Amino acid sequence: MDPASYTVNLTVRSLQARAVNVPLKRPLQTGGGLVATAPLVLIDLETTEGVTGSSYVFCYTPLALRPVAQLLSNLEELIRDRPLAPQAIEQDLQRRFRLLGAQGLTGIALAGIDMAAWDALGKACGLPLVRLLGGEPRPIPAYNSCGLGLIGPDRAGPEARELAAPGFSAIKVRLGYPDLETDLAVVRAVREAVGKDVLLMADYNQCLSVPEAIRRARRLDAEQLYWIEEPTLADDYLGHAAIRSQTRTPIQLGENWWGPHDMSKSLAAGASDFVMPDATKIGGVTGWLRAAALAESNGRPMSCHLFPEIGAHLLAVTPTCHWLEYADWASPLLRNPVVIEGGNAVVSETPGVGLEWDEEAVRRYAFD
Ligand code: SMN
Ligand code: MG
Repeated sequence: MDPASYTVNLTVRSLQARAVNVPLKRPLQTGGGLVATAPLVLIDLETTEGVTGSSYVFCYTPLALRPVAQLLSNLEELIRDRPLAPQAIEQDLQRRFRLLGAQGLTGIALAGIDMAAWDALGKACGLPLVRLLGGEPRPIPAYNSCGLGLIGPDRAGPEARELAAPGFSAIKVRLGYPDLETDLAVVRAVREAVGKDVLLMADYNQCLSVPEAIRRARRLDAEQLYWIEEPTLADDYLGHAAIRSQTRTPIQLGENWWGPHDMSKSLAAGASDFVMPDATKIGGVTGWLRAAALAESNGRPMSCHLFPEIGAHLLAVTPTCHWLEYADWASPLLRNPVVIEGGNAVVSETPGVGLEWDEEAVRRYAFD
């Protein structure tokens, strides 16, 4: 075969960023604040060759939607007419933002570009992301995270049953009620509702002090939780290590690491048993691959935070693949939302990540 016929050379032509605000079926009250809607920026990276790479980023609050969309639009001039090479673009943009810092909204915008660039590359190669990265699709164990906010013991049982019903073998409950007794009552109500065979993760969303976290984690040790997530401030790695040393339940951490360097420091401090980077905050596909290498060399099971669409591809090439967090928040915008079969996420075989916007829904939820 003529090499030219299978060489993929793409050039960035333009970047489109659109803000949408999608209502949630079950608004999520967490110990770290309320998530009432899914504020997303949809990114389309067009190439001169006609291939468009797509991604979305989750902005946590609608207050950040316009700034992130604006920042992405401003970034277009830094990548326009550039060869579409995600790792090279990442190095370039990191250098460009050395002085400002590539965390926060800037980090979110850069990761959005990275994920869209990898998507374009996959499409141009005719390969789903998992195969582009050298892996192969396989079922990825998923836990249902689409509910069980701080709704109290009376509502928690029935909602837990709803979440487990589609065949999930694991679900996650948010904790951080004003008192430990309510935390315990909720965990027991959920356990009673779903039985002992469904794994139960618990997330404090950073709301406890270190001594209070130790006190609660020790009492929760009797409840067979699968992990306790972010019991104290996310960047307090020593605090997490102290909590971890006082409890038998594994500690989970990672959704607030800004890039693999944060993860590296957290691992060095012995902050957690398990790790769960967020595809956006860790730096897109490029950041994830570096994080996966760290997890492997430190012997840490690695889960994803939100973004199940890209998370399924990424976990399939993660040597210490653990759990996919299933949140269906982007589903109303997608023509082909993530499929869960028998409690496992199915990795899309569509070239790239497999995101296809439902343009009518995008118009309906436009934030302008
Ligand atoms: C979470 C984080 C951000 C938005 C909603 C929920 C939570 C999780 O920490 O891990 O699911
Ligand atoms: Mg969490």
